[in-house]
Amino acid sequence: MKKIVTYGTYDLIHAGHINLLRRAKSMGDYLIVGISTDHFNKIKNKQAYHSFEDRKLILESIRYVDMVIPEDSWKQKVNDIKEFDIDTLVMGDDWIGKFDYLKSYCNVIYLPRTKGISTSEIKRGISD
Ligand code: C2G
Repeated sequence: MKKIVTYGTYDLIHAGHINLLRRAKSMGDYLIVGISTDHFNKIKNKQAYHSFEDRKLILESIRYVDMVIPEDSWKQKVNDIKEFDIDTLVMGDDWIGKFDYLKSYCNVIYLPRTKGISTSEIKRGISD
């Protein structure tokens, strides 16, 4: 079984997230998503609208996602890759190069982001 992992905050789920998850899943048989905890979002300086529990519940209901784990630290990816026997880490290309250090543990692929949509743009659009 070819296992894929990806990580993110996944707040206010939108088509850009779904496009990423769909493409990531198409690269293997099983997709694990590390979803940022509220604590880790503080470290990333991100304020999610939905709680970790709600973001986890929403992600678990997406057809491409097979398992959701908490992402609580920048350092956990190596352990996750080993623990879950990950074949490929997939991230949007806004992260290009940032996870190349993991190439000695698994394949690392950066996919083009979906243009014109982001959680922050959604928040701005609603508040205008
Ligand atoms: N994404 C995308 N297209 C968009 C918006 C997001 O492809 N229009 C991708 C991002 O590149 C990322 C994933 O969707 O791979 C989740 O995006 P975020 O929830 O913004 O996650 P981020 O804050 O980038 O956290 O350790 C990695 C971090 O946790 C990633």
